[in-house]
Amino acid sequence: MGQLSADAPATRSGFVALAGRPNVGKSTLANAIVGAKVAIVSDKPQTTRRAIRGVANGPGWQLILIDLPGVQRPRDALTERMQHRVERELADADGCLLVVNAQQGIGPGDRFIAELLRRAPVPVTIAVNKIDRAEQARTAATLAAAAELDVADEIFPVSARTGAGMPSLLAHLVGVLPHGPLYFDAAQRSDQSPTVILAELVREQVLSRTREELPHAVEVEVEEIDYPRPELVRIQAVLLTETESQKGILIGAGGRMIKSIGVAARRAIERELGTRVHLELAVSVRRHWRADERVLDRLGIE
Ligand SMILES: Nc1nc2c(ncn2[C@@H]2O[C@H](COP(=O)(O)OP(=O)(O)OP(=O)(O)O)[C@@H](O)[C@H]2O)c(=O)[nH]1
Ligand SMILES: [Mg+2]
Repeated sequence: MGQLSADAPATRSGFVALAGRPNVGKSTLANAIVGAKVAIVSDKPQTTRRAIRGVANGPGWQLILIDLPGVQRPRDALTERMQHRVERELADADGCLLVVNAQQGIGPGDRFIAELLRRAPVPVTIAVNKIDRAEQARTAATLAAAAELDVADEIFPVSARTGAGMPSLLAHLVGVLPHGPLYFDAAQRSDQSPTVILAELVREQVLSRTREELPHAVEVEVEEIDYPRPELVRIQAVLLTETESQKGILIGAGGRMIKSIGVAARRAIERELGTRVHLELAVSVRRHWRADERVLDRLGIE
């Protein structure tokens, strides 16, 4: 990736992979740099399940951020695929951004990832994120502990939420890019298919309304998109769960839960598409879908 091609203009371009524990704010940071919602975000760990390329453009550069699942111990076929994907993407990128949490400091999980990165043949930068949440002394301690990891060329205190520190981080990341061609059209923001983008917007609403095991047990599949009228998109999606009781929770008393997910997801999709949306949701039990390689293939989790 990122080689100089003979006929390309003198452009800095390349791929920076985001590594970090679940929930440290990788997707929030990717969205902030791209300036668009390319990845869904939630307060539950293990929100991101796919490698998502988000594209940021500037004068003379194109930075492609690869948002990745949080690094964790695999428990089933789903999380195994997620971790393999992380390792493949880290090995192929031009650079890596390790994201840690300013308030929580550096723990065993961060040290484990730092060891992985030490073996990857790419320059590493660290973002100490969520500084808006941490006392100044706490942030200073995390910055010092991040330096002790001894893997990164540079360390930046940032808040992906407020934007604090982000311009310096971005300038640095652009600086580590090799010269190369533009990999994406200027108008393109992500490499995800329309069906996955829409399914993820629905899943984001599920994540914000569920807890414990349920957020991990739900996947969303968009089955049909059509245009009954030019200004109206009709989307049919299925929420997959693993058990009848999870299905019951998602539907909720008198159908209230699924209704609330549907209304919020429809609004989010309308915002993204800029058109009216008719969203039809169904809930279906698919036992052990997280262990089913064929289902994971079909969902594009690879
Ligand atoms: N206060 C604060 N919250 C943040 C910041 N960045 C992210 N968050 C919150 O942290 C939570 C996790 O954010 P995500 O971006 O989904 O985290 P992630 O690292 O992509 O998580 P996984 O996909 O599960 O690995 C969400 O509730 C975000 O709103 C920040 O700079 N400040
Ligand atoms: Mg994420």
